[in-house]
Amino acid sequence: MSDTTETLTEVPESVRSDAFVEVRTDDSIPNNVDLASDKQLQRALESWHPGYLDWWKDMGPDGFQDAPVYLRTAVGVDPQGWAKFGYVKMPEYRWGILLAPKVEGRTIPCGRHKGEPAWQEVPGEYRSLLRRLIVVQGDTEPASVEQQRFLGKSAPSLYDMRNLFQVNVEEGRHLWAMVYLLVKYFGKDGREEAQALLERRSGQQDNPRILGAFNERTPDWLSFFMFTYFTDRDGKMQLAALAESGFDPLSRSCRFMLTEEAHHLFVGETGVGRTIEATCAAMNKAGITDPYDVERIRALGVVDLPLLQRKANFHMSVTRDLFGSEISSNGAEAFSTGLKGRFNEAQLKDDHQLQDALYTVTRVVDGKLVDEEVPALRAINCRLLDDYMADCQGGIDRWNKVIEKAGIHFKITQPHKGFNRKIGEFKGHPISPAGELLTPAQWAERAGGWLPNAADMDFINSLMKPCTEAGQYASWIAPPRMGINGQPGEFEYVKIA
Ligand code: BYC
Repeated sequence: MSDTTETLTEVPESVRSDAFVEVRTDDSIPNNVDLASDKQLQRALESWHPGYLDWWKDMGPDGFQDAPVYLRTAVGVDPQGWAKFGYVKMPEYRWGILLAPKVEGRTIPCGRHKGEPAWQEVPGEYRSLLRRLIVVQGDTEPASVEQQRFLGKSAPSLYDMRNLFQVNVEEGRHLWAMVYLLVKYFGKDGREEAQALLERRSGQQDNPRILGAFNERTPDWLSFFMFTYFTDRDGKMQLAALAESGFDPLSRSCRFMLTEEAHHLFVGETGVGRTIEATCAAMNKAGITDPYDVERIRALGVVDLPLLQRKANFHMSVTRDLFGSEISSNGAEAFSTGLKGRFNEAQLKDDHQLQDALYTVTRVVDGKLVDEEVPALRAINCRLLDDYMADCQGGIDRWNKVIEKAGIHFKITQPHKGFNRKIGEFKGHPISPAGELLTPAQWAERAGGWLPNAADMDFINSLMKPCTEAGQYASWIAPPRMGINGQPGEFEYVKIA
């Protein structure tokens, strides 16, 4: 488990650049896009800003708007020293527009325009598809802030509370990144979309967020850590695919967003890891070796490992739905037009056009799961999902090492790709974590053992008591190995009035 929060490793090598671009931090909107020289754009963004702040105050972290929080703020985009740390009240956070440096001579990496100069303006024939991709990406950012808005009140420590707020303000900045693209490049309809991003609400019946997982509740800290490990990882994969876009401003925006995303994944991985650590330590101390001795384990004030598995199953399955249908003409179009690449496009050794290529997709045919070769172009979403599942495994292996080191016989695993799916090939087919096709009756009988059940949720809720003394941690989570930005254990990350 990496102990550094500032890593660039999530940025695909093909789109990294070391060039330095000055950030104007004293402008009303910090930026490195020379906003001052485009008065019309500046005015449009300045008129969006108050609505954004109203949204933040209404839907951002509840109860902590006046608390000084030890946050990092992006002040540059060069790999060394792009952020500074200090106490900030969240509504005063300097959200800005930051694009990764331009890669001179960059060409469109994939699809039918491969090799042509990357677009600096919107390609007219693909305008609506491009706008849709940017809107969908943008919509997830405020959605996650809305989902997490009540978590501050049950934080297991000030350290964790600060990490939650850091993630929240950066999702806010990611919204700014997409709004900049909409307002600058899409005229009136872009401004309307930017406004609509402030109006949809996670989980609201009549005006919900666009994608399913962003309308689910994030009711507790285990959900938050699972979300930041599994769902933010969809963010990583999608941003990496959009970083390969032939539309250069989108590529540059996503490249810098990936830099920030690394910390969100770190929060998720270490959050689950520290939960496991606390459980294993408590079990060992009490002499409990059987991970299924749930009642005794819960009595210790820690989370049993089978429950963690059920939580992980839920978050993995709803996040897999975010990749869209495995076989998708939208996915094919996004790739062929060159608007969205694959993960690590430049490193892939093929023609980057996929006209005759095939890809294996698991499908349900005549009541059986079968692997079928389909045109690779139509399976772009499936491929990104497969890459995502492979990427998830790293942290899971590290969690399992913690369990193994404690001498406990239990392994967190990824359920079958078709488990609990609502979108794509497996929709409407109940499938067990082991990959057996079930009848609806079998599913109804067994699902409570695979997904968090009512008793699980009650137990988790009983643990969600705030722990707000500097340097103290709730019983169910171990302290981190290191403080943020090298701060000591007793550091007061959030000053609560
Ligand atoms: N829920 O051909 P299909 C992140 C819709 S996360 C509801 O199957 P397509 C973050 C789809 O929109 C990354 N609807 O799939 C993480 C389409 O509707 P329309 C977010 C869904 O279009 C944590 C229809 O079904 N970024 O950044 O190839 C915290 C048929 O679509 C769902 C992106 O996703 C669903 N799960 O692919 C904060 C990248 N899935 O258009 C942030 C941009 C599909 O017919 N988006 N539908 O009305 C895309 O690339 C694509 O829109 C998708 C869907 C991959 C999402």
